[in-house]
Amino acid sequence: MEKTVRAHTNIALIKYWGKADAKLRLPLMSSLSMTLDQFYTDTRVVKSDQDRFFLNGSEQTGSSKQRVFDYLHVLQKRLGQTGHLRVESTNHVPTAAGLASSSSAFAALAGAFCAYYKLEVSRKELSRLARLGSGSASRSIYGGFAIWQKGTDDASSYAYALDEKPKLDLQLLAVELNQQPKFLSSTGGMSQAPSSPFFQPWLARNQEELAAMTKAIQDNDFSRLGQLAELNANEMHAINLTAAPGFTYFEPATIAAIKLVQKIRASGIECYYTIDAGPNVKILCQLKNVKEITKQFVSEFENAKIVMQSFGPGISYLD
Ligand code: 2P0
Repeated sequence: MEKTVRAHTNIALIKYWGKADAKLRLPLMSSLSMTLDQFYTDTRVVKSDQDRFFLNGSEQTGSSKQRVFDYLHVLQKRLGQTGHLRVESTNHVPTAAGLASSSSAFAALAGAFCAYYKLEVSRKELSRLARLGSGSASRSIYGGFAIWQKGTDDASSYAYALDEKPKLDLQLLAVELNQQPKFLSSTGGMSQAPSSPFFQPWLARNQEELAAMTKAIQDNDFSRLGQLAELNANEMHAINLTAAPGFTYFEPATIAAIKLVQKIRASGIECYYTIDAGPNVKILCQLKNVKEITKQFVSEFENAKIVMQSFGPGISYLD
């Protein structure tokens, strides 16, 4: 059945940043994310006489087509399916600027693939299949908060919903400082990260931080959630800086944004930041402070695009 499948992007509050098995995309740590309402991907898989991939209406022929079809061929082999496919995707999210487009892309693609072949799979199974395309996609099957448990093998590494309809007042301001594609893919960054001397200590902390974050969510404790998310993101970026060779996704504007968050917080308006594999910054705050924080960001970063987000839903089938 040809169905358009919609999956929303997610932002990790406890990050996935290292692989135990690159081919199976088994992570070295469990992670926890918030699914967003404003950024999503719609994907349809249809019958075709040759493999074709369309993104936002234009046909892709290079490495992005390669990645999509390498993935679809893995799924076909696993699930005993054959035939050429045409994939049509519309991305309602800036592509490859650290705004998590691959999470929604591969979750929607896994869903559209299963719908096309009429495969009835549970959400747990779909999460495992999405994981093979992009690790973070395993979490985009669910709305609200999701946890990707690292597991020990292909069967046990999947995400589950922690709370799909959170009551917590949590808003995320996605501040797009830079629209350039990132200079180093997540896959590339993750393969370099374990060379940092701080990587093993970070892995040891991960379980504790995940448990503390889970508790903060269960307690509706925004302050604790923000503190932990900011700490965990800083740890990830410290690892990148101290890897061999060291690297950073930060640009001068990223540092300026961090300093502005610190300044706003010092003035008594509670907010925190998290940063992924790119220069852009996401601010975590409560509804009552969105206006003031946005105002201050707009006045310091004239060209920044700011999108206010809250909790998005899990995967859905549109027609
Ligand atoms: C995450 N990030 O947990 C981490 C934290 C950014 C920082 O971009 O190699 O695109 O396709 O499995 O899922 C995750 O990277 O990487 C990611 P692959 P993915 O969201």
